[in-house]
Amino acid sequence: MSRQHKRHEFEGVVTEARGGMYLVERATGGRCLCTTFRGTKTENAGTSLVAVGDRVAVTMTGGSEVMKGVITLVLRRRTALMRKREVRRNRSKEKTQVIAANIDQLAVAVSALQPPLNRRLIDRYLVFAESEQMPVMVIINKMDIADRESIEGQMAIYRNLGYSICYVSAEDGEGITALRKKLAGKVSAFSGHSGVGKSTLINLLVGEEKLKTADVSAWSLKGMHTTANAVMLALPEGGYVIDTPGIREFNLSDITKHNLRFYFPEFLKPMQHCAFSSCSHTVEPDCGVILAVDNGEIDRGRYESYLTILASLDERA
Ligand SMILES: Nc1nc2c(ncn2[C@@H]2O[C@H](COP(=O)(O)OP(=O)(O)OP(=O)(O)O)[C@@H](O)[C@H]2O)c(=O)[nH]1
Ligand SMILES: [Mg+2]
Ligand SMILES: [Zn+2]
Repeated sequence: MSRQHKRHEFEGVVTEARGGMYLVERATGGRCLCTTFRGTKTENAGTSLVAVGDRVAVTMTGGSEVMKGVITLVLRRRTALMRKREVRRNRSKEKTQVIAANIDQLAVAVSALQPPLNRRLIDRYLVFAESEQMPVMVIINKMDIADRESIEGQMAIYRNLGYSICYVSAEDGEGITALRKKLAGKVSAFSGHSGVGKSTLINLLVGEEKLKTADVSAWSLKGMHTTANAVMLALPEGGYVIDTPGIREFNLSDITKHNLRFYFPEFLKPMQHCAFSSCSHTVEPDCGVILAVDNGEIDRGRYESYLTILASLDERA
């Protein structure tokens, strides 16, 4: 489409999405509260119509205190953090839900304790990042209440695989300077379980209490889910962070039981020794991956994650 806009039209970025309303910020400054309509066009078929981070074309419709408008077009996404919609809660027809759009990197947020470190979930996010070739980092928060040696021991495997890991505490500020450096100048989406401290960390990073966070120790309350919608905030160092609601489970969108094995980087070499080229590394004889697990070259926990994810894909196939 033509980028020659009339005066009441502009292009901007969606910084907040809430109940069918979208806050759109224009590059030249100013915000506009927008809705979509039947005629809203998209260059991203089959997924969420609008997500935080989307670049959109808006036609302004007026407004006195707050500018109002309608989104006429959602531009093609460069990248997206997306997951399969949970079928039972799926009110719309879309198969994949976009959590955040046009991000430069995914920041997987976990906590060292309360809730306990969850390696299975980290592996799911890493598989997603590998499949999308999306830069990814793992942020381990609440180091102030954790046993450092134990946590670093559990995470050594990821460091050895070359993944970027940040050990931080929003409580005492540990590791925040290093984290800032990794976020500067980029658009990063924070995602993870509820209660790990995503919003607390982002408040600290943006230097203002912009986001609602849970009361102390509220993590143990079931279904806490303090953050209800995604929000994009500017960092003082340049770049943006996107806070997202805590997820119960991260359902991989485009992964199949056939291509999953390519997204565990440490499988690629041992896999060359599998007797069958289509080896699923589960029951086949002369499997290079199983051999590498047995002799310690592949971490057993990672292999177990592979099996768990594979089984979850089977059920949905
Ligand atoms: N001890 C400790 N507690 C923390 C730290 N960071 C956050 N918390 C606490 O963890 C709880 C959850 O924090 P939130 O920031 O609301 O967590 P969230 O990940 O945004 O959760 P959802 O919005 O539900 O997804 C709050 O009680 C915070 O005070 C930390 O570094 N150390
Ligand atoms: Mg939150
Ligand atoms: Zn094999």
